[in-house]
Amino acid sequence: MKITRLRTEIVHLPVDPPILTAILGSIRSADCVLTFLETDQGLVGEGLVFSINNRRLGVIHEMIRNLEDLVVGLDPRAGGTLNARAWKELNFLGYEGVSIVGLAALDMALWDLRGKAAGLNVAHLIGACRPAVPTYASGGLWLGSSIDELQKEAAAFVARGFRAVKTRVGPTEPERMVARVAAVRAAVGPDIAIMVDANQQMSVKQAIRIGRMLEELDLTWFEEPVICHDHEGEAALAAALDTPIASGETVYTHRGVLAMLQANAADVIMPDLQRMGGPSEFLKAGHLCEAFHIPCASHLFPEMSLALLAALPGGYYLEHMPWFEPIYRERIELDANGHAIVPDRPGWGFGFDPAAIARYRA
Ligand code: SMN
Ligand code: MG
Repeated sequence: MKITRLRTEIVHLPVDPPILTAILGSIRSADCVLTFLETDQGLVGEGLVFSINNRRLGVIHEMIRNLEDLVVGLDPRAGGTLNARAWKELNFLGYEGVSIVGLAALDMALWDLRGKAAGLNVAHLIGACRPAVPTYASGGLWLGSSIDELQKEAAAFVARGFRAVKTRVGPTEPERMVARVAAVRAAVGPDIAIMVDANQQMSVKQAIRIGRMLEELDLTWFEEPVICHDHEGEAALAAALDTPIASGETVYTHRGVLAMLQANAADVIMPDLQRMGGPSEFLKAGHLCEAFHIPCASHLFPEMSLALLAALPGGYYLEHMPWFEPIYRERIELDANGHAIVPDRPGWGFGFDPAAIARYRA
């Protein structure tokens, strides 16, 4: 089998109503480049990368298109050669940012293709460790919600079957932040896991102070309290608090994760499939986490990260973010424990819906 062509589509998915975040301000859309690797046997592999509010999506698209020669003519069974070649080709541009996002889009589609060629879900192709993965509802409990809305949204997630929810805290008085998280705890009771994401907006001192105030709320993790490149600060925070510190969504490739692990920067690492450079690097990062006895969660891209977390011995929580749902034919399903079920369908097990592409196309 040979890859004959790279096809791309740009789609604009509305985030409606817009949400308010501490780091990116208002989020109105998730704009995606969809990648399709076509083969001479009719099988097609699919991948997806994105930017928020359509920022610099054209640059990402051009980067992906520019890497076409790395995959055309490739036998998907020799998919590892993509990364081997990419490390040489991308050396000049560097191993962070748009070059890695471009690689991610191709590597995602390549893994989908390999699963489809084998007739196996990617989790089973690698070797699954579990049939379902713990997951948390992440598409809600934003900064713009009132306390009353926070409580209603949290209760609605639990009613849908989620056993874990994530809320955000943003720049405001510590007492107000803690009161908002306490309201979520009051709404869901003691048995639901709660994560809190600060999106890098605190100093180390502030984060230690607020982290101490949050301890009694029994959080599953306190995410990205400080700026993403301050691994020393993250390590000081992780050492000072009992609540686990989660971080890692903003670093690139397994090398970014390795630097965090070596710095003891987090108790939970949550690689982002796009910033890792695709599944090959995500898995490498996950294995490094296991070597350091650190659980590996995921950031965004639930339709693909599900298979990868299922296949990592140290796989932890899947972030369930619904932003990309409108473009997929299938939806993630939860079991009775609120875990995301690994589908038996080949490849990612989640494929793009042509009618949805037509609806959301640029
Ligand atoms: C997040 C991700 C993407 C946009 C805004 C906020 C957040 C998360 O950090 O972890 O979901
Ligand atoms: Mg986050």
